[in-house]
Amino acid sequence: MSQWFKDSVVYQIYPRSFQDSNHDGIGDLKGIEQRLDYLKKLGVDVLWLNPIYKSPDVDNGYDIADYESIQPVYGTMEDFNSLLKKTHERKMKLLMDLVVNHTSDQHQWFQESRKTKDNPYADYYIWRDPVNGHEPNNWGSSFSGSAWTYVPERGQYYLHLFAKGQPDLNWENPEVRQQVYSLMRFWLDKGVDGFRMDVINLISKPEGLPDAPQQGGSAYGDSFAIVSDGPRLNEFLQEMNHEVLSKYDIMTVGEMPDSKPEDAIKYTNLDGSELNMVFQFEHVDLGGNPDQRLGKWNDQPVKLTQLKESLSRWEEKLDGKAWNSLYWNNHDQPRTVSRFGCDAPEYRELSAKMLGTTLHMMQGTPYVYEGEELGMTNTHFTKLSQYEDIESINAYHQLVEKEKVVKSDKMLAYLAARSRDNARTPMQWDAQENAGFTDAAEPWYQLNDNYTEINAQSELQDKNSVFYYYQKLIQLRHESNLIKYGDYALLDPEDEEVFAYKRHYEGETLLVISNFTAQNVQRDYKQESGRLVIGNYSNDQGNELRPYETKVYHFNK
Ligand code: TEU
Ligand code: CA
Repeated sequence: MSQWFKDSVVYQIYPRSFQDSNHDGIGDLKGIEQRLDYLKKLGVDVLWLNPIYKSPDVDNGYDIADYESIQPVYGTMEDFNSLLKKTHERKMKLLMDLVVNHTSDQHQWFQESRKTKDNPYADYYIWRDPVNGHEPNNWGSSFSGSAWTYVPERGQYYLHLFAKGQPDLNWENPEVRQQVYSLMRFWLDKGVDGFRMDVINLISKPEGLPDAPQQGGSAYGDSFAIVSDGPRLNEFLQEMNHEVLSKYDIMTVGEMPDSKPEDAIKYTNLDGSELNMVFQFEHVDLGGNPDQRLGKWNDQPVKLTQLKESLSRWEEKLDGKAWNSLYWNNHDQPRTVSRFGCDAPEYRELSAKMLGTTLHMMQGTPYVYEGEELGMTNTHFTKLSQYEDIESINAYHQLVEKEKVVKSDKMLAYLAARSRDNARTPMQWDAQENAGFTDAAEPWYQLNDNYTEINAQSELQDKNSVFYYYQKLIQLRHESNLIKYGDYALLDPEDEEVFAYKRHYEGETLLVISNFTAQNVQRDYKQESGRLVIGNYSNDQGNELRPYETKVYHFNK
């Protein structure tokens, strides 16, 4: 099994918001093709596309109605074939997003399954009889409310850990598994280079579907807590590997909410017998609300010591045993420069470069989310009408209006800080109307109005831009086995202002120092004998660390 995933940097494209090519205000495949040279210039090796299959878009494509199709608004299968070819011509690879924990309720399988208890698809989903006239257990949906919906034609409830329009597939049914393996082969036989696997650690449900813990007065049980890392997950992933993955030279990354390093080692060992790596959520789940009924909805900053402890534990525990995915951003997370850095004008670029350095110098495969390389920021929305994501809108109505556990103005502050919508505004290409994303009058979603200052065109003309800084980070990784394969050791775990760590490999040492504050601080890491490899200030002031200053030193010992 070749391990090219270890040497790669991945760029995540949210197709809807990346580039429109046919004047309808919605990103599409031809638009991505137009931007391949920009991505090549950045230096990334692999592109990951969020779902582009036929979908009613209840959850922006994570509700798939036909796995072997292209959503018409994104283009045709010919457009996809052309994009894949042009990507390969540029020596880049392309991952698809595999969403097989659930389908859309508009999928033909579900349309049949819901009709009766004895049709060929009856057992493709998770149906249960009412218990005392109610839902079969206390599980909550990730998008608020119960995880069960009643269908009178069957006289039963079906499970949906996400929206009603996203019924969970029944992975206990071998026919379902074979259908999944077949659709995977469809894409791999076209030459696709692997998959990001959506919530793949939820596919094995616990025996008997028992009630989940109901934290701190929550209205529903925490279904992820009881479903993630289920009893047959290892068996299913090994079967998937045996039947499909092992037959192709590909890369796989499993999205695993609630996973721990021990899980990652179990599901992504280095022998390639299951997946290559996981997206874990510990660091991005930090800073949840102390009132557990509110879950992630909060607007308080995360303590640096907690962030250091979490990222370091994953680095240390996986070294030599599994492989980390390294990310700050994706389509489900707020923009990192606003969350862990500072998006005020005087510190935005400095902190974006500092965050990029802190992550990219670690062991693992880095993922750059569209716009992160520009230092794009949160949108700072103030009204509910500005949100479009089902998770955001449902959470507001459930927590403010139904459960009345938070006031409207506080919840709007929480949405502004943590909503997925922050990541879904269109890519900012230039300072023209709609930032060059579309020449249609109305883009599908409003732009962040700072595109006049933050956009690719202006950054490509500024050698000190965040873009060229990310280009350098990526180049450094490509050129250095120390960065790619070195071990990891955190320095000064208790330091609440500076994140410093060392990497060692074959007699060489890397020292990475990042000031996470807007203050000048003094720190002495005895770095005089080192060679400065990269930094976000034009000079090096030794032990004085300026606001959001980051520096990387190399030592030949
Ligand atoms: O996300 C999995 C997931 O757990 C998300 O609900 C995420 O944890 C949460 O939104 C963080 O606030 C995957 C996809 O990435 C997401 O876009 C989908 O909505 C979800 O699965 C269902 O397919
Ligand atoms: Ca379009």
